[in-house]
Amino acid sequence: MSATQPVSHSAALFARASEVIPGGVNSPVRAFNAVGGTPRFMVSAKGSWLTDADANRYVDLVSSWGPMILGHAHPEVVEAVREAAVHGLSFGAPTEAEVRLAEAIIDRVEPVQQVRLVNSGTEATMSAIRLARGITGRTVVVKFAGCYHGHVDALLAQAGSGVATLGLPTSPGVTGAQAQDTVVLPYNDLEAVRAVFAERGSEIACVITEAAAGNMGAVAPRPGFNQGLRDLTREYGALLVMDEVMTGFRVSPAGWFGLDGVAGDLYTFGKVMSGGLPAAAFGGPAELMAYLAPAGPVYQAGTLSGNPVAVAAGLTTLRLADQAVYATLDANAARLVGLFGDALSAAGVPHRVQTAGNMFSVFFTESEVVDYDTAKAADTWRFPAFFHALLEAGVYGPPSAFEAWFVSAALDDDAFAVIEKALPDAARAAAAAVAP
Ligand code: KE4
Repeated sequence: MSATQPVSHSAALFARASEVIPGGVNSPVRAFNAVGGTPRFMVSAKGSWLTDADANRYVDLVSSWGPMILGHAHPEVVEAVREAAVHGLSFGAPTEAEVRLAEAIIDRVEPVQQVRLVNSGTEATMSAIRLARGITGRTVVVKFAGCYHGHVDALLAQAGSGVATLGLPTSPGVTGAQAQDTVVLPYNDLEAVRAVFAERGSEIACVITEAAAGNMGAVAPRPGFNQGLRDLTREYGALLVMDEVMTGFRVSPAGWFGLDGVAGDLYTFGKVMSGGLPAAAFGGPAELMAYLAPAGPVYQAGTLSGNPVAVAAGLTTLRLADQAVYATLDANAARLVGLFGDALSAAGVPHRVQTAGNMFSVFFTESEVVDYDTAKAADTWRFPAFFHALLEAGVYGPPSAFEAWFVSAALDDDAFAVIEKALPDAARAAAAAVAP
């Protein structure tokens, strides 16, 4: 990797994209706004390697934000997609493959007896909340600051002035009415949850939480936090929505549920179960899912839901994700956590490399990060220098301090050699960064 990468093609593509796509990207984080510089336009990927439009190669530690646990362009996944595609891209009618994907999910996640396939994690969480409100007849939704569940209007909310007060929109276009039934609490703060239930328990339809948080950086639930949510929701007749879009089928064969055994009422899934194509799902006990149209009154629909090509990618990914793959994911993550920590310690920069299963993040602080406030209190201004030093050395990390890093089972010796070579300079760049 050269000291300074050529980026002229990415730069030209970014300029061209910015004329026809807002911000030049189809999802904001890709624009590099949090770290600056030129977003890399990718042209291909194979295994743990990405290649950009300027022929720069990178070890991929984003894995398309989670889906690519087997690595990119796995031959069996590609073949399954090809085989599905030649038999038709979309029928608008049920297929056996959708049934098999539903069965594969249900076989892995014990509390889930039925699933509905959708096209994105946002659709999954939006639908799960509607279902929770439809089942309970209640309106209030409790979420946690720093947890992201997709761009659902009701969840683009921030805490109001008081703990139990109505949420306020975080985005123009989200009306007060859409956010007002959302209570936003500090993550990992069971007392705050207890207080809200004591005050408004009869109004709360559900609590939605990332089973383990990855969208403020990797922040695991404190011991007892998820169980506490389980106990409080059950006590007050609210539903617990475990958002496993990110953790599902990544941190274990049964996601975070496979690690802590705390059963939610409803689950949302995405990413890994799609094999990188647009597929996601929400599910739960049959008695709850029976409220969903056409079985029940809660409406939900989708032209491309259960798309046969996306389903083929998901089914094959789940089939190939055996115990050896999960052991490799865990081992690769543990190895990277050690390498990152050693390099940052050697550079003398205050840091914590925190994990949530085999997801991890670098926080430039020595204080434990337990929620969004403590994540924001870290020296996030060090992150861009760290990110770009790695990028220039051929390591592609998430372009934001508030994201998780995602390993794949395809990380090979060459990949680790590039990472090990890149880390000392990146750590020194973080150490040399100057606060704004
Ligand atoms: P999508 O609508 O982006 O498929 O999924 C939304 C979603 C729901 N729940 C959780 C826990 C998620 O992490 C996500 C999406 N994750 C982000 C990564 N921070 C996707 C990357 C992006 O927005 O481009």
